[in-house]
Amino acid sequence: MSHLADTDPELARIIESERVRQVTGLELIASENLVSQAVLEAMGSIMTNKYAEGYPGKRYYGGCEFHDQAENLARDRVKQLFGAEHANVQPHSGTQANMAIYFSQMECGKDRMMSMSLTQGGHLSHGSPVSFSGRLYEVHQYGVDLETETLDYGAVEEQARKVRPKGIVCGASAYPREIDFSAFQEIADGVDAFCMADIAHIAGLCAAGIHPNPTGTVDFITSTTHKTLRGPRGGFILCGADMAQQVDKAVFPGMQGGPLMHTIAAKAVCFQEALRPGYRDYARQIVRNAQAMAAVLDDAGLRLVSGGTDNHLILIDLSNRGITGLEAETVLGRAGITVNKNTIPNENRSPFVTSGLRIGTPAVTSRGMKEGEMRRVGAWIARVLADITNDAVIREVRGEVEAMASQYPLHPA
Ligand code: DSN
Repeated sequence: MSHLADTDPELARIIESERVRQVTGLELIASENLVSQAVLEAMGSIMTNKYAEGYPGKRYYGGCEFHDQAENLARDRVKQLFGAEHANVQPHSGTQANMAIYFSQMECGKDRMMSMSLTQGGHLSHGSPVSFSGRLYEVHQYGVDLETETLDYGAVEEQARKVRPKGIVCGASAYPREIDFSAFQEIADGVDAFCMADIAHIAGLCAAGIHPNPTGTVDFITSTTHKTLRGPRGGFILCGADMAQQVDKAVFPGMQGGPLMHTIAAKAVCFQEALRPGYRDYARQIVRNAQAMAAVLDDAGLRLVSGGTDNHLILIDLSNRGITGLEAETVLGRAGITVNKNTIPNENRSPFVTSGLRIGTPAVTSRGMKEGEMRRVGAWIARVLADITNDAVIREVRGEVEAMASQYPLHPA
């Protein structure tokens, strides 16, 4: 970073402060991760210098021969990783990957879709009224069964028969349990709808076979690359060869211009890393770590939504503790533990306050932490939340967090 320090010391200082924050703290935001040095190098490379509108072999600019090679590498690797027939690695984000499927399959202002409600675990881009998706389509949302706090496939099917949607979206950003993709596709088939699985959160687990992989089961898969998959921030789409042209046209020229080729190069690196045998151990450890921490939180009397976790995240219902998600997020932040407030099923507070807290283990697992460390982290969280006004405890936990975190590298090997 020596050039940056010379030319823009102000920004260099900001980045250095962020580096120290990441090294000395514990990143437990379920949608975040830490990339390898190799991913960072590709991301920060001269691949950013080029326009490459179009696709490999069919660009609108000259000089794209190496960009074709990089994009083909990314496409081939992600197809191999998930066993897919076709991949588009150009979406700038998961939301844009979702948008491409909607635009390729549904008519704006006319078609109906079904998806999981945001407050019960879904995502903004799945039809929230404040997102383009909720403004352009007639959206009908399903949630979880309020007793079990898990998906009720019978209820989704019944709703689909009534709504007769053009498309059914499954996948979530705050759902700690396994998702039955075959059940969703069957429900969609029954009403002649397409089924799209947004696997952004669990992509790394699906790639490693720790969570069922929806490839070959659902019509379309969308994802980000930067969550459990541990790559640069970005999106991608997988589908059958028969849908390739429609999907590619929807991404470019339909909704994006020039692809971010430095990001696509970094996606290629991420996919190669996920294809290595050690990645499966990493993905398995993410889940073991979440389950180890969940057990400690549960023992400490914190109520876990759905009773536990099958994946990388834990959702805590704080409503019986008399504190909000916002208060918990703030106090844990002071203790060096970064988490996010989150709505829970049966939520009665605003999304800026919430009654829940979402905790995830992908980033700390990337640093090499295992069940023993997770039990310590769970105990620290429980201790801070037991009395959020106790400054002495917050200071003490912060010291212990910093001492432990500083022993683990920021970049996965
Ligand atoms: N905002 C992301 C999350 O935190 O789950 C999803 O896009």
